[in-house]
Amino acid sequence: MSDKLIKILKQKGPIKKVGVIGMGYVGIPAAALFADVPGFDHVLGFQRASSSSGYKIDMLNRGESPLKGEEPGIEELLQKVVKAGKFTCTSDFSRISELDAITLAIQTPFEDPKSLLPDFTALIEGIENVGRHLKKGMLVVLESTITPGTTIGMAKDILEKESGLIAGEDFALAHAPERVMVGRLLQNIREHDRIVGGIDDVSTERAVELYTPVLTKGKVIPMTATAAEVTKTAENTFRDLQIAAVNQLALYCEAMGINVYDVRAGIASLKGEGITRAILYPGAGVGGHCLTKDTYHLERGVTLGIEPLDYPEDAESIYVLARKVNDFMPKHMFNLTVKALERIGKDLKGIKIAMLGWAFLNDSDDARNPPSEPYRDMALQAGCEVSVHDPHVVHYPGIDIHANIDGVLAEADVVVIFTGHKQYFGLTPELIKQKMGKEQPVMIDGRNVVDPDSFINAGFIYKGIGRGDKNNHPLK
Ligand code: SAJ
Repeated sequence: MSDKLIKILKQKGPIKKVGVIGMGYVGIPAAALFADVPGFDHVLGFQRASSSSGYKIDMLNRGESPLKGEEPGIEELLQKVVKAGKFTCTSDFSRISELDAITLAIQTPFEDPKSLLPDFTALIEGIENVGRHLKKGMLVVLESTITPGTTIGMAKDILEKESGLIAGEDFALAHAPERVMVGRLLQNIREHDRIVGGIDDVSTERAVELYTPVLTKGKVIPMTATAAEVTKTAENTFRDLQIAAVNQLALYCEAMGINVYDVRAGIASLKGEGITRAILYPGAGVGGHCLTKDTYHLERGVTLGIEPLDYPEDAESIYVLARKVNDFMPKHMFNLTVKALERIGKDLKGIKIAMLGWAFLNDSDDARNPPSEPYRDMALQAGCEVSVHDPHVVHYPGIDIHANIDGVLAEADVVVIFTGHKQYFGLTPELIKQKMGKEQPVMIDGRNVVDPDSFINAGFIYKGIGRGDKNNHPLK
């Protein structure tokens, strides 16, 4: 507990002016909610005036949301805080010096999971920008998901080097990881508990002061900065592990000729005192910007630990194994396609495949690291013609995404479901068969969207993830 920082913060008084660096899925809702706090006077959103994303600055200053897809309440809130003069977006990073608190919500992708090398380029640039304009008594918070040890390590070092100030003495430093999902950004920030971890207690307290007014249902959970980093990376790693566990079970059920959804319902039925069964859903793969990389942040964090890890010598990390199982699912979808065509004496060359769903998450337009992409690559490699439909994803580099499903299904030999968009649950075998115009069309269901029997009865060759009870159905 540094008395010096306590004194500085006392003199400075409560947080009044806040800044957010990174106007994206995390930064925009965070900035709008801070600006809506009566006790905060003004919020600055910082965005580089780059050719790719500079357009966001003017949009935000008009109170318009540059975020794609449905985001309930974001447009209204932006309109409100811009009209009230409580929020401004700027590319002038020198204005950081005006603030009491600054948060960083910048993407932290992984350059190479194998070498556990994260790409912190954008994050480092952001931290350097803060360091250059840092003033005594300011609070700096990292919201990006980062390798455990980054806040008290790399971030602290850069801020001290750039500012000449001492963390914990002259300024406060903390990590408060985002926990948002597209489609419910504002709700998640308001209602989820907020993990807040300072490099020391003074920093934790100052960060608690920043986040508490934003929460409606959620509460602040204070801890150390490194514990907060592990909490975030581990909660996504655990989710990925749970998904891998049920994906493996699905593969086992296929091999044993049984229905994974019967087994899942059975397992989930065990309830009662102290029994929690969080069995998730098998599927065509795990995508997105979080589960696909946070495991590697955690793995890297333990290599930066204070002592060597004590772990079974010949055993691979179950977390990394889980990544491999989930990354295998698009390949499994491909194998199911090959096997289905073999049943009607066809191989992949010249086959036309209709892919339904490009987004990594149902009913969203978020197409970061979609499991559909490796499948498409394998099919093209094998000489197939592939058409992609998605009701929400409008644009994806190098791929034509069609909003009209008829054109995609036309003349297709195989239809593959990769995303569980609501729209697909209404598709009937008769309708699809008529559009495909094939006597023995193939249906590969990666999200348990269709009823196998109705498709089999309509003459489809059916295969579904975890449907060992149907995957070798008699041919009509
Ligand atoms: N998936 C399955 N089976 C399931 C659940 C998901 O195959 O039972 C697949 C989805 O299809 C998708 C991927 O996993 O491709 C990720 O889905 P998700 O629902 O985890 O969505 P994310 O990655 O946007 O959200 C996660 C959430 N983390 C946790 O719940 C621990 C969210 O709370 C985080 O805020 C988010 O990561 C993040 O930003 O870290």
